[in-house]
Parts: sequence; structure tokens; C-alpha cells
Amino acid sequence: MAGEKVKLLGYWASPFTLRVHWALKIKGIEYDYQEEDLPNKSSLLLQYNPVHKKIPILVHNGKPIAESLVILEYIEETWKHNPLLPEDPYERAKSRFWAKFVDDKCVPGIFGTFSKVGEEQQKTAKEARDNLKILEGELGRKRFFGDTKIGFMDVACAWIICWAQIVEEIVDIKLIDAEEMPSLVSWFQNVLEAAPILKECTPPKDKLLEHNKGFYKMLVASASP
Ligand SMILES: N[C@@H](CCC(=O)N[C@@H](CS)C(=O)NCC(=O)O)C(=O)O
Repeated sequence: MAGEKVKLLGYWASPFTLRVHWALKIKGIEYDYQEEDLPNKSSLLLQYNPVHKKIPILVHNGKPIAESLVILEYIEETWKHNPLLPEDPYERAKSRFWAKFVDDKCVPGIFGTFSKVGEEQQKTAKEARDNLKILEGELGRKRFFGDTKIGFMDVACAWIICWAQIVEEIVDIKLIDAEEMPSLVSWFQNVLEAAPILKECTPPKDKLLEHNKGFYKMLVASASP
């Protein structure tokens, strides 16, 4: 739509920001991007998301929308071309169900494995693995959750595989077993290969790994007496 102003406030290493970049790229929406310094949040961020004070925030013609899955739904409803959700209401509900499953069950498990220590860490890693196995079962032999085409669930969640592998490398705990979860192992790459435009805004794995190693060092240092 001509004359529209779309702006995204985000952070380069944030997977929640990445899902919004991906949705905008797939829809071919032009947008400005404002990188946030999270320890020193901009007044715009605090003004637009006073409740959670988190990125990503999408600002469309001056109106802010927060929470990445809500933003994805907004994008889907506002720009209807290149649809991410299937037409059938039951299939739409399933896409939303699995995206919520990832945020409610897999994300806390993966990030918890990164931020906890000792027995708690092992317990959280097991929960993460169990939930990733459930996800593998749902993906089955398909390349994408959207089956032959990238859809809502792929845009929202394929990043967890890359992030889980980064956590694995840093804390040396296996979360994704290539034999048990062959489809999940290739899912993130399948998405990037099928839609090269998404690569443009996806941070390279090495850069993310270095960044998260630094972050992990800080966590460990602040946890030790
Ligand atoms: N549920 C939120 C999570 C967003 C989130 O956790 N953002 C983090 C960066 S990855 C953030 O802004 N953190 C800043 C802070 O907690 O101070 C979403 O889906 O948008």
C-alpha cells in the first residue's frame, strides 16, 4: 500500500526479531529497521512497549504492535498476498497450535539449558529433548511445517534448530539427536535454501555462536560466588 510506513525495532541476535524480518521479507514489505541496544533501551521502545519493554516491536503507520507471534498474525492479516497461514480453518489452527507449542515448551527448554547449571540444567535439557521429539513427530517426512511451501510455523519457529545447536555447542549437552530427529536437523537449512531472501537478514551461525559464548561467560561469572 503506497505511502505506508513500516518500522521494526529489534536486536540482531534476537530470534523473535528474526521471525518478524522473515515474515516481512516473504511478504515483500519495505521497512525501516532500528537496532536496539538492550541494556540502554531507546525511549521509542519504552514508549511503544511499556508493558514488556521488549523487542521486537512493529510500528505500522505510527501504531505499535508487540509480541512476535502477534506481530506475525498482524502482518498476515494486513498484507494478504503470499499467505503464510493455510486457507482451511483447521489447518490454520494447527499452525498456531504448533507455534505456541514451540514458544511455551521448546524455547524455555532450550534457553533454560543455557542459563541453568547442575541437576536443574540436566532436567531442563531432558524436557527440551522430549519436546523437540514431539516436534520431530509432527514435522515427520515433510520439508516444512507448511508441507511443500514455507508457512507460518516455519517462519515463526525454524530458528530454534540453529539456536538449539548453538546452546549444545556452548554447554556441551546434546539437545538434538540427528538419528532421532533427522527432519528437525535439516529444517532450518531447508527454509533458508528454499527462500534465499531470508538469508539476508539471518545472522551467520558463527557470529551468533561467538556472541552467545560471550553471553554465557557473563552468566557463569555472575552465578559463581
Ligand atoms: N515473547 C516475546 C519475547 C521477546 C523477547 O524476549 N525479547 C528479548 C530479546 S530476544 C528482549 O527484548 N529482551 C530485553 C529485556 O528483557 O530487557 C516475543 O515473542 O516477542
